Formats: sequence, C-alpha cells, structure tokens
Amino acid sequence: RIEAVLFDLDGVLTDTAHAHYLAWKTLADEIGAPFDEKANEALKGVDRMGSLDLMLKKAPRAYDAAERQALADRKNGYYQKLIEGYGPQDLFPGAREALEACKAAGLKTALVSASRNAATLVQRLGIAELFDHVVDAGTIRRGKPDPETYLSAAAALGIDPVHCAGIEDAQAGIAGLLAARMYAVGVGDPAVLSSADAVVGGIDGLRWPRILSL
Ligand code: B16
Ligand code: MG
Repeated sequence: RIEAVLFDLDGVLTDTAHAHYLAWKTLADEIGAPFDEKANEALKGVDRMGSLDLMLKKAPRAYDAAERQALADRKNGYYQKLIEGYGPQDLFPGAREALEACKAAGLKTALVSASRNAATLVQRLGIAELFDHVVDAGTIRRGKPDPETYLSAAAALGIDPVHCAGIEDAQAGIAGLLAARMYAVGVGDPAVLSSADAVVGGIDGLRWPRILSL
C-alpha cells in the first residue's frame, strides 16, 4: 500500500530539464566539448559535479579540481539566469493537480530533487506548501542513482520505503527508487525508462486511483 509519493522536480513537475541542458550545452560549446541531447540523457537527475564529470568526458583537455569548480559555477550561473522568470505558469499540466490529489487522498508528499536550486524553484512555482518534506540536495552525500535521496525522504516522512512511490523522468532516478525498494513510476519514453514499474507520458497521465491501489 502506498502511503507517500516522492516527486522529482526537473522533468516531472516542470521543464527545467531543458534549461539544465541549455546551460550545459552553452558551457560545452565554450570549451569545445561535443555535447547533445542524447548525451544529456545520462546527466538527468545526476548532481552538478557528477553531471560536469560526464560532460567533460569528451572535452579536449583535462581540468583540475579548482577549474572544475569554476566550470560548475559557470553552468549554474547560466541555469539560474534561465529560471529567473519561472512562475506557476511553468508547471507541467497536471502537476499541481497530482500533488493536490495526493494530499486529498491522505498521502504524504516529498520533493526528491538532486538540485540545489529546488527550494527556490518550488517557491517560484507556487507549490512549496504542497510538500510535507523537501530534500535538501546539499545534505545528500551520494546522489542518484544511489538510493540515499529517496531513503532520506522516507525517513523524514516516517514512512517505510516499501510504502513509497516515486515519480521520476531520469534513468538515474528510476535506478535509485528501485534500489530503495520503492515503486518506480517513470515519466517519459518507455524505451529510455524500461526498468520502471510503470511509465506514463507526462505527469497529467498519472492514474491516481491506480497508484493508490498498489
Ligand atoms: P543543480 P532532479 C537534477 O534535478 C537535474 O535533473 C540534473 O540535471 C541536475 O544536474 C541536478 O538536479 C543538479 O541541479 O545544479 O541545480 O544543483 O531531476 O533531481 O529534480
Ligand atoms: Mg528529473
């Protein structure tokens, strides 16, 4: 029985996944590293430094730790510029309704984003009050695909992980949910998210009664 639903942010509730891609693409072009939307698939859900390491794999030269930190900060600057004007209009159709349906059904909700910008974003999107808990990505030692993000949310909510469902758009997120022994709902392409327990095209495609009956 599902007692809590854990929501990913980027790519599930709002389209910041594309803003992340554009920010990485700008940086990659500047340093001459080949990067496209296909390569970006592996970065989804992965934390900032982990994403940078993946992007740098095909860079023309190596970067030391201080340089990598500067590159990560530069990407975050581009990203923050892109999300500056975000507001409730940037929620995916059905996102607020999905959260409200959980609350109405008596389920606990948490935000399980790997993004250090997540708390700012949920404020701008106007959905902060619909979460019982928001994971602080800055306190997570092992990011997705490690289960730590999900287990920390379950612990904060006081719900056994096996009674949690998670909604994720990224391969890394689905892997983390399954490692946490949670029910994994993928949002996106079933071919990309083949290991998920269920896949829907978008958050508005979620059949809430079905999830509640699991
Ligand atoms: P930041 P999610 C993740 O958010 C993104 O999918 C991923 O692309 C990004 O690198 C990561 O957050 C870190 O974001 O640089 O803002 O700390 O999908 O877990 O909500
Ligand atoms: Mg995501």
